[in-house]
Amino acid sequence: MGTVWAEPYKIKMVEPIRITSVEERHAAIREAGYNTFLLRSDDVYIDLLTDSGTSAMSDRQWAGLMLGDESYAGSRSYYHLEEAMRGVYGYEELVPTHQGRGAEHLLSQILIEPGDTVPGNMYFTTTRFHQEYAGGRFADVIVDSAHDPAALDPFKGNVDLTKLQALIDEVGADRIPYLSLETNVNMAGGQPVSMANLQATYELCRQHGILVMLDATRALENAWFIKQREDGYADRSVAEILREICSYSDGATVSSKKDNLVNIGGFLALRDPELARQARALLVAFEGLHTYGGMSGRDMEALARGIEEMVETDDHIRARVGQVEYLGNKLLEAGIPIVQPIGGHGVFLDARAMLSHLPQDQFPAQALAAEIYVESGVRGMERGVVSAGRDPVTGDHHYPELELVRLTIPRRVYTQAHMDVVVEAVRQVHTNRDAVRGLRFTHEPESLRFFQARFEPIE
Ligand code: P70
Repeated sequence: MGTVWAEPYKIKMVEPIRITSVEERHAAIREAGYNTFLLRSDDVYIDLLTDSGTSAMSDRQWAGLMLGDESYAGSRSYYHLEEAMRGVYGYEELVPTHQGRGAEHLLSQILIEPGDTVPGNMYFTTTRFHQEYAGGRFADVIVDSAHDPAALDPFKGNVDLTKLQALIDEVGADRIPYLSLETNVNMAGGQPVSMANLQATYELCRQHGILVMLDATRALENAWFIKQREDGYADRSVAEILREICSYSDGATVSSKKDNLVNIGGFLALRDPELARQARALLVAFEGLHTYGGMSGRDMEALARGIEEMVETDDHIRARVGQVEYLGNKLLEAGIPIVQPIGGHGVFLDARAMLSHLPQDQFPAQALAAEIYVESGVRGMERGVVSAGRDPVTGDHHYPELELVRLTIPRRVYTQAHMDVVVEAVRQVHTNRDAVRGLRFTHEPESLRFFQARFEPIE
């Protein structure tokens, strides 16, 4: 392979998008309570809210929709999905769900007892919600560098084994049902875990009888970074690396709306048939029969094909991460503060550095996301104090060190020229950053507040 990469596909169908005027966008963001989750997509030009469920499927996946088997029980598409999951991830037991949080719900319910502690390499919103909903408490054991946007550590997703050991000593291994280990940590800025750390973490947990459950939602992106950055992996395929990642775990939850290249779907994968039996007992009550979970037959067929396709060659993931790095490098050249190294699924703007005149309780990242939208029609997502929510015991805001706006790139959807437009927009806001005002709540939902919260600017 040369050093110049390109997309390993050509475009067969397009979806028109509309550029709105700045006046329209002012009105739209006011109506949306300064929350980009509440904008209508018709009012958005380039949508970088999320890489979740927003990927473009291939012609083979679309063809699979026609071939999906909609039988209630024993669908052929389920068996195809099972075969694909086993082949690519290497787990034996498949529990299909409607999306990632469905799998998190089942896993939390079968493993967590009230009063338990669940360590993890940084929280994820829905994951922590389900851990707390099951009566557990989340404990962060990620390396310190993960909380520093400027730290250039190549594996900022790693578990800090000293923190993990200290937690085991403090609460006792019998109160830790499992470690929740996220690959390519979303809230840290799409930062990978090294293979050496995965292995060491698994060994430490095994010594104490603690299970390791991956959040393998973006494990493919993690595999690519291991190939790029870790000794001994440069000549291995991402397919092999992904299998090895999963080998250091007892199971995984996956939101298939990311790596797996589908618009909806997910699964829980396990090695232990007894745990799988318990999960399926809940599955039939909360999601659907064990051979479809929350998916239609066509969803499962498209998913099976997406799983196979993502690792067929390394060219797909190379172009995917390459596009994210293209955007990140252009922003760096423009002097914009972003999380480094550049992550796998998006570029994360450091709102704390950019809007240093705003205190964190005026929600700088929320304000920055709204401002970028008004400037350009580009939609990003707050990943800061609003997302972090409140401590369930004290009721105070969690104040995360990372106060970020995520510009998340859907897979196979936008072009390099779109990325150039994004750079232009962020530059413009950066130039006028001192004029950006803080926000206050006008409506604050009790849980997962970032989705539906409303704000107004502080005069
Ligand atoms: C995002 C999406 C979903 C997600 C994830 C990881 C590492 C589980 C899930 C849940 C969607 C999202 C979710 C909550 C807040 C904002 C956005 N992440 N684990 O945009 O999967 O959505 O399928 O239930 O990233 O990052 P699902």
